Order: sequence, then C-alpha cells, then structure tokens
Amino acid sequence: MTNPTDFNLWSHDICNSVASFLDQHLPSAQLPPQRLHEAMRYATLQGGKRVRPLLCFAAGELSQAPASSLTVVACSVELIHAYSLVHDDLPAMDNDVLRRGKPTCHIQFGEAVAILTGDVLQTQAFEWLSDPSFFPNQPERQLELVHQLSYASGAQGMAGGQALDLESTQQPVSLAQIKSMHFKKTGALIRASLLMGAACGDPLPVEQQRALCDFAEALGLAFQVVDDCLDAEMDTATLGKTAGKDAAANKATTVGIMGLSKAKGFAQELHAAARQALAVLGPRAARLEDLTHFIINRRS
Ligand code: GRG
Repeated sequence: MTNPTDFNLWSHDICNSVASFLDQHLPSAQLPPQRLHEAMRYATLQGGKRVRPLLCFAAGELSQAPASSLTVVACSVELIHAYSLVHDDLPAMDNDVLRRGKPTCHIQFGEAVAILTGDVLQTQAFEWLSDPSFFPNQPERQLELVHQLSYASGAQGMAGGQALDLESTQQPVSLAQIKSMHFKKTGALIRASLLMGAACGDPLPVEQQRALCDFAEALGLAFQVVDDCLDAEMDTATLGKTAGKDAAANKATTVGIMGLSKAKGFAQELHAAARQALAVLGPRAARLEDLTHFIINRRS
C-alpha cells in the first residue's frame, strides 16, 4: 500500500479530472432542453465517491494507459453508474427520495425527466466511447470498450442483476442466488471499470489478465456486501441515502441471510481473496490495493 496522504492526493486529482471532463462535455444547462441538461448535471456533478473512475485509473497503471483515454473511459463508466442510480431511485424501483444527501433526481425534476435523464446518460456514455476524436486511430480499442461497457450494463450485467433483485423480494433466496445477483447488479460495472482501464494501455500477459478478473470478482462482491452492512448499521445522514431500506423492503441481502456480524466477516474474506489476486499483479497494483482497502473500510 502507498501512504494515505499520497493516496488522498492521487484520488483527489482523479476526482477533479473527472468532474472537469463531465462539466466540459455534458450539454450546457443554458441550452434547450434546459431541464434535461440540468438534470444530467445534477445526477453526475453532485458528489459521489467516484469509485468506478478511481478503479479505472488504478487498473490503467497496470498497462501504463494514457490519462487522456482513461478520463474518457472513467467518465463513461460513471455516467452508466449515475443512470443506474437515477432509475434505481424511481418510484417503480426503490422509490427513494434521498441520494448523496440531496433530493433524488425524480424528486427534483419529476419522474418523466428522471427517466429521460437515465436514458440520455446511458447513451452519452457510448457516444463518448465511440467518438474517434477521443481515441485517435484506435477503432479496435473503441469497439472493445463499447462491448465491455454494454455487456456490463445490460441483461447479463447490471440491469439483469437489478431484475433479479426485484424478483428476490417475493421469495426466499439462497446465498448462491444473492451472490449471482450481486455479481451482476454491482460487480459487473466494477469489473468493467477495471478491465476497461487496463484495456486503454499495453496488453497484459494472460496470467495478469486472469488475476485482474479474479480481483474484480472478489472486489465486486465485497463492494455490495459492504453496502449491505452499511445499509443495516449506518444512519441516513452519514449515508446520504435512506438507511435501513433493505430490511424494510424485505430485500435479499447478505446481512438478511447471514446476519450483520457474519456479513462483515464475509467482506473480510473477500478482501483477503482480492489481495491474493493482486499479489500476482506486482508493484503496479499498489493503487488497486489502496482502493480495495478504501472500499472495504468506507463508512458511506
Ligand atoms: C434499466 C429501467 C432500468 C433501470 C436500471 C440498473 C439499475 C436500474 C439499477 C442498478 C442497480 C444499482 C443501483 C445497484 C447498486 C449499486 C450500488 C451499491 C450503488 C452505490 O454506489 P456508490 O456507493 O455510489 O459507488 P456513489 O453515490 O458514491 O457514486
């Protein structure tokens, strides 16, 4: 691991680059349709931990990827994440009123605008990835990036996982089913952030590719297990979103099935598995190790 000050400076710089790219390249709120543009900016420029962009940059260090490509990729993944949160908060889904300490997008702008906001954030991500001016003379790389992100967001990934989540509230589920749901709903985009970051640079040896996939699998699941624990034990003000919703909605979570203490132990086991995979990746994986520590120990 690097020292905490160094990690804080590194993550602060990346968060700034991401915010500035988003601010420059998202449509202006002064141009019509103003409310839609305002809502796109509201959903992406009002905080958030930026975990996926940080993972993208950290994985880019493995393959010595250029910051210019990583910024576009990190922002594209962040748009998909932001779209998922806007739609997840809608009355037809989780029906939540608070996100990142502020009213959710549909509370602020109305349901119709929030649905459209999710839609256009999603398409904007693919517009950036497929824009040749961001990746001069790299059409094959662009195709791979578009493929990775569309697979991770679609029926085999995030949206499919969300569907499993919605179904899970009506019936008893096993730990294997919860893991499969978490891998898709949360893990797929985390995996894509890592693989897409690495794909912006030199090809990795097969052994390292495999280790990165193993790491992604352990981290994606760990992220959601920690989220399950935080929902159960933290308060709304700290989380910036309504706490205790999983139990209230009878959702299938690791805390629900194994209890808080065992779920915390499970997160630690996954942390160990993630670190084991990182050991194969050598010293260039130092940022990934820092980020894993941050994700496992976060309080919101
Ligand atoms: C396709 C109609 C339609 C809806 C899609 C895909 C989807 C709805 C929802 C995605 C599922 C989802 C919201 C998963 C939760 C993942 C999760 C733990 C999100 C919180 O991520 P953080 O903690 O958030 O990184 P911040 O606010 O820090 O960015």
